[in-house]
Amino acid sequence: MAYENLTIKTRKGILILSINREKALNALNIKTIEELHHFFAVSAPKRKKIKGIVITGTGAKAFVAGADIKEFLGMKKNGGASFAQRGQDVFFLIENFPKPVIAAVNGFSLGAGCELAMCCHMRIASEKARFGQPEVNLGIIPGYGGTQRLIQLIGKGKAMELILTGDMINAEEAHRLGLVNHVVESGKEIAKACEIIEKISTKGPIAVARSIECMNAYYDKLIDGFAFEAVQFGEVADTKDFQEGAKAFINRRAPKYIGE
Ligand code: CO8
Repeated sequence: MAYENLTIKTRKGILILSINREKALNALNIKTIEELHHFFAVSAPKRKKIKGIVITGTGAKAFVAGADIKEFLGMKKNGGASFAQRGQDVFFLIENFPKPVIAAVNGFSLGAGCELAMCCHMRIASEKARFGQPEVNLGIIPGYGGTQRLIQLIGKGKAMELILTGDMINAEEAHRLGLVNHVVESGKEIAKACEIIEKISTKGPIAVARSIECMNAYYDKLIDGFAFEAVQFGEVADTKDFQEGAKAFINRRAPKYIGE
């Protein structure tokens, strides 16, 4: 599928996915949500050899400035609920992707943009990045998981403040709150994300995938995370990589993982 609003480049085995609607500050319209869905449901899973994915925004000004507000005109109950659900489904695909997905936040990360960054496994912010959930300014609420993931990342009190006031915060404050992992000089956010993915790519790929699953299970109210972790440990123990890790340690050599 050719994408209109996404550009994808490969850098040393890492996919750099850019939301590409610069004139609208990369706002996520319905078409972009559908393209992201196709990318994470169909395209990316086929690319078995990739080390991970970096998501960023085109241009120097915005990561993603929200959902496309122009598409809200005339929206009613059923349409609103189904659009929100569709976006949430896409963001769950990203959150559960078995390889690291890191947001390189280059500018405004607002509303759906902050929600997109939050469903990634980590966030690297440029010093120019700005974060917020300004939906209440528009008389609406976050719809792509913001009320849930912001609490997970920064706690209820601060999440309440940000969502109820609609205030924007800078990269330093986002870092202080735990919303972002690192703040870097503007223009270095993709490189920093790649550096982390590169490091993760030297680890056991099955262990990485299962660790992501276990950590996400913590937030699944239907799963006992400890029991889930024990089962996953057993699954990992059954792999060749499990033996390889132990043998490499004992023989004082670097492990060679094969993903089996
Ligand atoms: N949607 C559509 N167009 C946008 C958006 C957006 N979210 N943000 C910016 N644009 C457009 C502007 O309309 C403008 O276009 P044009 O030149 O054609 O008029 C262009 O981008 C540049 O924007 P500005 O001129 O406003 O640039 P400024 O530097 O003056 O301001 C801001 C930058 C502060 C980022 C400002 O653009 C802004 O406040 N944008 C809106 C931010 C916002 O409210 N985001 C939240 C949207 S709601 C949401 O995300 C809900 C998610 C859940 C939805 C679930 C169901 C669908």
